[in-house]
Amino acid sequence: MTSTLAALNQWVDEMARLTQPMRIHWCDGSPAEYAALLAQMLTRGELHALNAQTHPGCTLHRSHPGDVARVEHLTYICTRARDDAGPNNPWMAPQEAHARMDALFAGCMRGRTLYVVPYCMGPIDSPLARCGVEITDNAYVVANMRLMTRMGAPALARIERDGYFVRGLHSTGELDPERRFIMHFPEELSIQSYGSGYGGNALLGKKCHALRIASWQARQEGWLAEHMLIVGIQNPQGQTHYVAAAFPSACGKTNLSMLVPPEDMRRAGWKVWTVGDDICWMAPGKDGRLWAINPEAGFFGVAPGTGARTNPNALAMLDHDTIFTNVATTADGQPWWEGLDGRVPALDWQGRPFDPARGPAAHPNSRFTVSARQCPSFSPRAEDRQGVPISAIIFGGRREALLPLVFEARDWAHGVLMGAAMGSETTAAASGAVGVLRRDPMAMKPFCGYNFADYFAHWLSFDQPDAKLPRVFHVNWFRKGSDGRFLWPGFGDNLRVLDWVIRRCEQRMDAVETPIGLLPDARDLDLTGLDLAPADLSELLHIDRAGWDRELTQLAEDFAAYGPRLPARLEHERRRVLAALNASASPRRAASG
Ligand code: OXD
Ligand code: MN
Repeated sequence: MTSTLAALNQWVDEMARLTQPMRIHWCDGSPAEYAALLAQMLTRGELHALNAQTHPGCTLHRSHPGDVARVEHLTYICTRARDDAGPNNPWMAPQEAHARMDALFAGCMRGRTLYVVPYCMGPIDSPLARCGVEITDNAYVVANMRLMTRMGAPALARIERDGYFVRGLHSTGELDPERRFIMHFPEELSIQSYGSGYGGNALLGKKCHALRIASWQARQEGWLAEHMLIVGIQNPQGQTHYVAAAFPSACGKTNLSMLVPPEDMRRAGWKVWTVGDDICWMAPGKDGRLWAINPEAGFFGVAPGTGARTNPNALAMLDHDTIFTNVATTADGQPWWEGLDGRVPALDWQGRPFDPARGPAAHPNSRFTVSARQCPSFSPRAEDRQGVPISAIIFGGRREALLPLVFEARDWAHGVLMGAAMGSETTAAASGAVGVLRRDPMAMKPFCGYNFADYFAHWLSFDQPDAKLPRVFHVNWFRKGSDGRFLWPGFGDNLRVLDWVIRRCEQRMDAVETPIGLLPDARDLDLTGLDLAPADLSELLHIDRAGWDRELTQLAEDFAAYGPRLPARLEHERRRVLAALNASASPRRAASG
């Protein structure tokens, strides 16, 4: 046995001594094992069968009603120095955190099975991929990890080669919110999660490993772990550009990554290829470009709002072999959620007869878990060991006002400022109030495993003389008019904006230079077949100078939280934009390139 596998065995033994399980099961990731797990959960009532004619292989899990989202206030970064976690993270000293967690884990698996889940984040032979092992007492977590990661024997073989693995310990505990913690120990490359079975808290490969721990490792090793989808956009000339886009949770990343072109663009030859919908790991290649992989193997997407107009590709992949969580069901046992179609569900997400007076039938953060291979637009390049080259990075948020439909950064430092300044109205993916504007730099507020000031410096450090960095853009699909109506149709029509982005990347398109960045001339957006009022279009591209002044002044207050650790270059960039805003008269047209 190699020393890595010996270390793994020793750790499993220690955790078993602590948690006292009834039995230990090492997961091999085989189809037979997965089928047995589902069968066992169906027997125990932890999963419910769905209509086998319309949805073969699909099951439904109903969570404890108090355990339906991430819990950011209970999610800690436990570094020796408090400042290394930064003002952006709840912090606890590692010693204290270990003491608390040891007390919670002591004997917590009595009468339960301890599953050992070796997994690989990323294509199994990719130099960008990283492995971990999750210990859990929750069969639903194991089944989800099987869909979301490369799990089992191949991961174990890679762990043996790599010489290390991220250690994740999870227990469902009693699902008591008073006894719930998600602890990260980046200096130890370990995670401990207790008291929740919800995806973002319990599938440790996802947010905990692939974002919080990976972002820490990425900083040390010179790469980026980001909350971004990856999508390939193929133009009518047959060239495919890969775009990485960061949006906060439940802002349509899954929809954008699976976009179906509007009819006229589809006929003209546009195609969209899905590489990933949530997480992107990027590293500079020998050619100076950033190359990206999707560390995940499946999608854990928000169900409500997924419909024939918003995401037909998702609908096509969800009609078989999918685990649904907290959706409603129709009288004939089909999964149902708001935005799917006009049917009336029979049972709500808690399994009660549906009563609209009690709120939506499906929980607003109800989810589907499905293998990425089931997606009709899944990219053949998603399994590429060196990843895909990124042409553009897009930041976006849910902003009713101010932020235009699209604008481009003038250079990398400006792009980093754009990302650092991102804000969005909150959604149901995390517990807490919905619809409140909060600053969410690079959509990483809940996921950056270290001090944001150091994170911004890390981003800025990619600006090297030999680097061929992607262009950086900001989009806003959520702009509303004074009458409360969305001004932009969104969904498939977002390709019209991506078309402009790609033409900018190919240096085939001019832009209008403004103090906040480069905007499209309205005539340069392909709006063929779109019924968009000229007044709405000009509102979507309008720059409200007073509003931007307020935004950048507010940003200074938010930056102040980082003290002297904030990179001077970022503050310099903020002042440059503010000064340009104050000095500017009217916009002028810039040369392409
Ligand atoms: C997610 C999230 O589940 O961001 O992807 O909450
Ligand atoms: Mn996410």
